[in-house]
Amino acid sequence: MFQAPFSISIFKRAIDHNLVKVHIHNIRDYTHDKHHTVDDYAYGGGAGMVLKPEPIFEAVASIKSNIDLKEGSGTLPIILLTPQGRPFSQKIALELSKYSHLVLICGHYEGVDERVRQHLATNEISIGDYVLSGGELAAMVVVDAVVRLLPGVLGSEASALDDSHTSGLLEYPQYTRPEVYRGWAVPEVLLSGNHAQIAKWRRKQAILRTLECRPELLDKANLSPEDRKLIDGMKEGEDSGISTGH
Ligand code: 4G3
Repeated sequence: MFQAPFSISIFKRAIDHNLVKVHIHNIRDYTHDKHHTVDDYAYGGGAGMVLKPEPIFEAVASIKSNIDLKEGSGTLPIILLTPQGRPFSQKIALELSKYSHLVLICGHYEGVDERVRQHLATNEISIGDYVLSGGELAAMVVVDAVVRLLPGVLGSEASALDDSHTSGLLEYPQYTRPEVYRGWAVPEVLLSGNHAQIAKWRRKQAILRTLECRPELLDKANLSPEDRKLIDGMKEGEDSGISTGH
């Protein structure tokens, strides 16, 4: 399941260039019984199985013993992916990108024994308000968002700091050739070569889109007094052109 995403595109390049290492561990390898049992019935009854604590504690202990945390690199985050976790965000991705090592635990089935959450995990993250059949896809989402922030992973021209959500605004609309496609023309200003005008247009579009699709983001965004004025003008309505067209 982890193989395909990590063997293509930016991941492959990052791994090949030794910018990051990703190790996959199977908790079944940390069991001691003949059937490699990782789950069991829930105390108190109910449908579904619960992941047993022992294989997870033993897997993490083994992984930890193979990590050589450099002095001053602080703690080792042990992150449990669950729907009950702190909502994942670009801010958390940036925080996680500062650590030399991360351990991610993927739960499965109906859940994970509570002692894993209480006594092993240092953080609980949720990638969104929905339930997945396992934590693996959630872990891959977190790893993708973190790895692309590591120095050297993105090409020099594509700065991760330019991204949507780093500024707190949604991204402005982008266009490439052809100049007219099926009668839909690229906005004139982008062809003008006037970089100040282009920057102004993009800023306005980013604000418009955010106001239309994610207004709650504007409260936390880094906005200049000019931006604020622009928004107040848009909110008044009238000739604001408040629709981004979708
Ligand atoms: C633990 C994460 C793990 C408890 C995991 C289910 C969604 C997310 C799982 C549990 C997951 C998420 C596995 N589903 N939103 N499923 O990040 O109830």
